[in-house]
Amino acid sequence: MSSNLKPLILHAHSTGPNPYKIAIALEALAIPYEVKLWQFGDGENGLKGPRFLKISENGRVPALEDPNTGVVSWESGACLNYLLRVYDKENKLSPGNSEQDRVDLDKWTFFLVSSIGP
Ligand SMILES: N[C@@H](CCC(=O)N[C@@H](CS)C(=O)NCC(=O)O)C(=O)O
Repeated sequence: MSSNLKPLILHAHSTGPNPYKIAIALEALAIPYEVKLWQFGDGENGLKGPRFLKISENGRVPALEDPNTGVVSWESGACLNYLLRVYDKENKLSPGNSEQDRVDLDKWTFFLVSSIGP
């Protein structure tokens, strides 16, 4: 991955499992990133507070900001799909060309986002 990339910002919580899914993809694709930790609740640094709600109106992590493209995403599946579309040029995590390859990616992605973590 190009070293000219500005680090992406992964919004996370210290105990929440979902942001790890995005961190794993970022690591696998060697994309530089920084982690910004938030707290539960609606305080100044809270996921339901006004500062975080400007980043993710869903008030949950993960959220992912990409200063290279200006794109902001949230929901694990949307963050993962974004990373694959924009950064997986060598098809490290993306599917091959067959329909079975695409279904294999979909089934494991849906399993990941629906069955592991809240
Ligand atoms: N379906 C969402 C779930 C996100 C989620 O529930 N994240 C938890 C942390 S792992 C959270 O932010 N909880 C805070 C809250 O619900 O107030 C995803 O996959 O991104």
